[in-house]
Amino acid sequence: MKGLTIDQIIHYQTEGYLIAEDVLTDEDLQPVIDELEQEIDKRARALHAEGKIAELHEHESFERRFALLHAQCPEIGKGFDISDYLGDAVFRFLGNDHLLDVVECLLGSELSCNPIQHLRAKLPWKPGANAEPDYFQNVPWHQDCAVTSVDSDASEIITFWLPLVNATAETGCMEVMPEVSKLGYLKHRKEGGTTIVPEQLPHVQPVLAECRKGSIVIMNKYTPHRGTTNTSDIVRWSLDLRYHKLGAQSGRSIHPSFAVRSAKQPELVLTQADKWRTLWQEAKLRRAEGKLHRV
Ligand SMILES: O=C(O)CCC(=O)C(=O)O
Repeated sequence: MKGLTIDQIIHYQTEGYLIAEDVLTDEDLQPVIDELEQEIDKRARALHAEGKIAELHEHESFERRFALLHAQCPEIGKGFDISDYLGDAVFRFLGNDHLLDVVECLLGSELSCNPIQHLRAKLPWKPGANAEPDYFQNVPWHQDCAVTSVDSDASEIITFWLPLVNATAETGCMEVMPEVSKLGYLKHRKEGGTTIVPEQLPHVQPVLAECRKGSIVIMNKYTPHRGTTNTSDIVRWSLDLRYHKLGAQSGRSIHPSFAVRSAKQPELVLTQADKWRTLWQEAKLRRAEGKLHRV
C-alpha cells in the first residue's frame, strides 16, 4: 500500500494524530543512521585529540555509543541538529518517496519541506544519576502551532515524527491528546520550554504513542503533545519533520522551505544538497531579530 488507507486518513482527521505503522524500510533509514554514525565518530575523534574524551567506544552500537561519549563530554552534542550539520543523507531523506507518499495523502501533490525540523538524541536518564533533561530532550505539552509565526495561521503544517530506534514508554516516545486539535490554538508560555498555559491544558486522557522504527507519528499543528523521559540504556534517536503545501506560509519564513514534490511543476523540486546547505547558510547570515516561537 502506497501512502495511507482511507481509514488511517479518517483516524488522523478525527483524532488529530495517527501512528502510521511500517512506512519506512531499513533501506530508507540506514543511510541517515550511517551518516549520523560517521558524524559521531568524527566528533568523538576530534574531542579525543583535544583530550576531552578518554574512551572512543568504537565498537558500540548506534543506539549506545553517543550516550557513552556524551557522558564523557556533552560538547559532542552541540550543533547536532538537522540545520547545523546539514548532511547529504538527511537531505535525501527529506524527499524520501515512502515518506512523501504519506505526506501527499494528507496535503496533496504540491509539497514543501518546512524548515522547522529537528534531529533529537534523547539521552538515557536515571533519577539522581544524570542532570535533569532539558526542554529539547523532554519537550513539555505544546502544540506545534506555538513554534510558528502568526502569518502561517492559514497554513496546514503537519508534523511527521519518526524514531530511528524503537520509541517505547521506556526509551521515550510521544504522548498526544486525541481530538483536542479542534479547539484550535491554546495559549502558550515560555517558562519551562514553550508550553500550554496550565489553565488551558485540556483534561483529556493522553495516548502513549509508542512507535517502532519504520513507523511515523503524524500530528496536526493543534494536537497537544509532549516527549516522555528515556529511562532505558539507549539513545532515543528521532527526526521530527514538518511539511506544508507549496506556496503556503511556513511559520518560519526566515528559514528555507523548499519544494520536495510537485506533480504540476516537478522542475521546482530541490534535488541538490549543496543548494539546500547554501540556503541554510544564507539564512543563518541573516539571523533574525526577535523570537522564533510565537510566545
Ligand atoms: O522528540 C520528542 O521527544 C519531542 C518532539 C516534539 O515535541 C515535536 O516534534 O514537536
